[in-house]
Amino acid sequence: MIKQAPGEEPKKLAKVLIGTVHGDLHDIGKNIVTFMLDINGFEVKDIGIDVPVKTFIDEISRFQPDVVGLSGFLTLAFDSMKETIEAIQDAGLRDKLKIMIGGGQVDETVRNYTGADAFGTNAMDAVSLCKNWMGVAA
Ligand code: B12
Repeated sequence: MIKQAPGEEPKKLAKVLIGTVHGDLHDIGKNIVTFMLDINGFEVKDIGIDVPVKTFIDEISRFQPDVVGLSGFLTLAFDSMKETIEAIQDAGLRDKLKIMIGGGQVDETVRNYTGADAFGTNAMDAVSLCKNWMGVAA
């Protein structure tokens, strides 16, 4: 139970950066994930759709998230996810955060291909993953 003084903002569980990877404009699922994380106590920064790899790297460096969420509904988004995760690794940021992917037809094969830590098929999966990683009871 998080203790909170009257009038004080509740303490956030962790920071999550989320965006739809480059080449993909779908954002309805991502927006639901963002909303569900927000109302479950996470500080979420949504960086939008068709997000270039470099923007993810710049935003991670600035925002210092505990978790990065990559969304994408097109099959070609799998390559963008892989490229984004490789760039996070090359920038030396990979060990500092967890990466989850979701949207469309993601499964364990896609998770393995992209190098993400986990995948989720709905917004509550995203919340459960983040809570587990932060050691918070789901
Ligand atoms: C709505 C829609 C659109 C809208 C998008 C509007 C918007 N603002 O997002 C519009 C009309 C713009 C569109 C465009 C296109 N679309 Co479209 N679209 C869809 C559609 C009908 C629904 C997708 C959706 O939003 N569902 C609603 C959400 C709520 O569903 P959901 O999956 O349950 O969401 C959950 C999970 O995905 C998960 N999740 C999502 N993100 C994340 C992230 C993380 C980290 C986690 C853990 C979980 C998670 O949580 C969500 C909430 O519970 C699908 C078909 C379908 N039935 O899925 C096609 C579909 C995705 N589109 C498709 C295509 C081909 C296109 C276009 C290329 C069409 C065209 N020729 O122009 C363009 C793509 C443009 C681009 N570059 O992105 C194909 C993709 C095929 C493929 N395998 O690549 C699909 C599958 C349709 C089809 N059967 O052909 N599309």
